[in-house]
Amino acid sequence: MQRSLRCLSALALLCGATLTLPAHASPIVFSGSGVAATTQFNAFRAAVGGGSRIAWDGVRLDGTDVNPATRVIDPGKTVEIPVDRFRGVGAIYAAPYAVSGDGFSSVNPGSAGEFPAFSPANTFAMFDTRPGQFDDRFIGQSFVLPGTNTVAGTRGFGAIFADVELAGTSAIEYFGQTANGGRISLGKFDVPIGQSGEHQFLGVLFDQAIVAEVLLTVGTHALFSLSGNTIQSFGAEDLGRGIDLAVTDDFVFATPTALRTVPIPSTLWLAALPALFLLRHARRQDRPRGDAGGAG
Ligand SMILES: [Ca+2]
Ligand SMILES: [Ca+2]
Repeated sequence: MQRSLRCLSALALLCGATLTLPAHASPIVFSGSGVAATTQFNAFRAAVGGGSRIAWDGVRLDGTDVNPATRVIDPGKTVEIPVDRFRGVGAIYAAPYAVSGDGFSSVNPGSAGEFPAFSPANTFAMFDTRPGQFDDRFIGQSFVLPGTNTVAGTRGFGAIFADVELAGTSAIEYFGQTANGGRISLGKFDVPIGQSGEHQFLGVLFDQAIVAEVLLTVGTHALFSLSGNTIQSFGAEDLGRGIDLAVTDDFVFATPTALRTVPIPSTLWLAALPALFLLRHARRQDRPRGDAGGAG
């Protein structure tokens, strides 16, 4: 009996925990293409109190960048920045990515003129490090307290994209951290589509600084591969065959602060309940008959 009571107590505690998990308000999505990209970008910036903005335009393309680890890919046109190039505003990248002043036309002539800068003249994109491969279309960014190595969180992050034309090809996924250090998705949001050459904006604002990391999916392919010093170009996009190339420009995010952890979703607890009931039932079946009404 005592064991059964302990089981019931544990379940009651679990149910109690489920009911008392703090509820997070639904995130607010800012999204638009063309003229609406600008209005939504401005509205998001206002919502995060200005926050941090990375426009890429201060990155020098001629080998004189403020960060000596910035590597020239094509002199005066495209460079590779190190992951900590923007540590000063609290951004750390998952890998070195590329900043271009010519819309990436010198590294991928097939898309020349397709990616106008939102803020002149530099734009930002990933590349594949395997020669002749173009599958890496992801940009990861995590957050630190500005200018430090201390892990931090942001309340909201948004980015300008250029030339997203096919639905479902570009997105931003937001990740938080549970109390035990686990990574947990806070939702994946599609970038809106627009006409050729238009800009898009997608930003998502949460009620607390729970975003530890964002993962941007930018188009269907990388624009180029860079292995050692060898550049290979992807070529032109082909919307009819589902190939949509895109780049990014301004990133904007609430100034990173202490990271707030995310509770394990109540749905996970509820999903675990049937298993716990079965476990309790199995224990009762295992127990000798004479024990059923005894003192334990
Ligand atoms: Ca720019
Ligand atoms: Ca495109």
